[in-house]
Amino acid sequence: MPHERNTAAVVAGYIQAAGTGFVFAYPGDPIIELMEATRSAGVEVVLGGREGTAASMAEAYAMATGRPGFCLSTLGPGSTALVNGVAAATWDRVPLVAISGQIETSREQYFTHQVVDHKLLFSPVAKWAGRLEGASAGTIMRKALRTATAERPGAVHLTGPADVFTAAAADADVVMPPLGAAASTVTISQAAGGADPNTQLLRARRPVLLAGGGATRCAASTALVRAAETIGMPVVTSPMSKGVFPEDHPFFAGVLDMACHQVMWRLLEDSDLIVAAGFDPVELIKPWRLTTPVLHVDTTPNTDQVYASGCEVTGDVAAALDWLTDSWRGEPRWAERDVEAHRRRLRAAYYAGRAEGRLNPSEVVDVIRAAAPRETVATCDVGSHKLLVGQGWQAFQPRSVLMSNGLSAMGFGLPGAIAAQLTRPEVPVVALIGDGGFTMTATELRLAAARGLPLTVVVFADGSLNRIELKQAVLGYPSTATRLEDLDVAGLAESLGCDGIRVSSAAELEKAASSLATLTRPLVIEARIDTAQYEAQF
Ligand SMILES: Cc1ncc(C[n+]2csc(CCOP(=O)(O)OP(=O)(O)O)c2C)c(N)n1
Ligand SMILES: [Mg+2]
Repeated sequence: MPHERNTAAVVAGYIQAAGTGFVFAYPGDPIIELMEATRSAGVEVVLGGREGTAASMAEAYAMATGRPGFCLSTLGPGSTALVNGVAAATWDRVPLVAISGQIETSREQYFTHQVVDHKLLFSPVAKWAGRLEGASAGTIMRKALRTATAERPGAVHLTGPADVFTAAAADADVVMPPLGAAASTVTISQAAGGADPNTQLLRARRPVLLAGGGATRCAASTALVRAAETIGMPVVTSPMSKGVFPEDHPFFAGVLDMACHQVMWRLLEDSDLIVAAGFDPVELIKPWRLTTPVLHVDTTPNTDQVYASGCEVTGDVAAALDWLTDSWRGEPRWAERDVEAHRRRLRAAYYAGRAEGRLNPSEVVDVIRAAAPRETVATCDVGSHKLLVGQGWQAFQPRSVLMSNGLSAMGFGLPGAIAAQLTRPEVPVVALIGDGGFTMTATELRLAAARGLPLTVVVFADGSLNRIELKQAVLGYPSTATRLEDLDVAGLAESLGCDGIRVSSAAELEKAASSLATLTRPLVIEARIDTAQYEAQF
């Protein structure tokens, strides 16, 4: 039994106090004490199939809940296997605390077997790579939580030598720091001679609101709707912030840098002011070539300088938008019918290139969306399918579409869906993933089945790492290492304790998806798609 106030208990106390219900782990000797302390604190320790998927689960947990995610690994091979997950959280701006065990302190400086220098390993991919000490365990946990959650959020990695976890903690009282996104005060910074934000907005005739992750983290949905309706501005969202503005709203204007990117960039190009509200350039796939003026509204100053902005409104994104809306003295700028005309262009581009009589990827998105209740949480993976899902899956709530679009790491969709379903048992969860990403993570279906999770996994089966194969084709190269061996996805799912079904038409898919909201165990749909649409569009 761990000592009540040893370091492991203090760490677990902070995990529990941060409101984190699940910790995702792959074990090894040095974290046994920490896992036991975490369990004793009432936090469930979930075993992932490997460290990478455990980290994806922790990331998805944080995306779905807004609370920090935690993942645990052992030393050496466990920690090196965690690197991608830590990097994903940092680039995706998701608060994550990853803790790896380490050899006991007395051998840390010289021993070689399995001993990797975690500070060096994690420093380039984490906001902070620290080390637990018994004498300051509480302070280090506060620093880890505050660093991970402070704007812009990201990952912190902590090393815990085996003897530190059992050592008495001097700093044992749990005192939680605030874990929110930003202060509600709003600060204006203006370049000399520039116009103030209200004047800039008033001068604009065709302003467009571009919302991103900062808007989601500041829970700015209501403020976005008010600004859109009062000022008369179409709202574009980034892929990772899908749902922060309801996609059935008359002012919804699409998702940037997914499918139909030309239509989307044209909208921004034709506007005369872009109000970038919590938009994070980490999500840009295309360079920012616009000369349209930008009003930067975010939790942090415009330190990226991917776009130029002579004026910055920093602070809570919702408070900043409310301030702009409350100060508005003009007439609404856009009419709903003009935004509708843009959406018609978007839809035409989205459905382009379909193959008659085949199962097209946009049909998969449409059929599954129609079968899934409004409040469904969707995850997706990385590849050609993401581009269509990102644009075509209608989202109505913030944090209802979870994806990696900062690091854009394959292998997130399935473990992400498992974590989302564990966290939100009351809503249907759907994973929309490629066959490449499925192959990377398929054995996690066993966890989903063992838990009886009612999630739906839709595999866009094209026998290809399509996103890369397409680029080879453009260069006139043969498909090298981008074709996947034929895989019986449905059969594999069955063998892992799930229901599996293969479909190759929209009608078959509709039938397979009809039970989506009433599942009692995971359903894996192998959607044998035709890639003509990808070839036509990407
Ligand atoms: C971990 C990782 N490895 C490689 C890549 C590069 N990559 C991006 S998309 C892609 C192909 C994905 O294939 P699949 O999952 O089948 O999706 P599809 O493109 O076929 O829809 C690859 C290899 C990546 N983003 N992440
Ligand atoms: Mg594929």
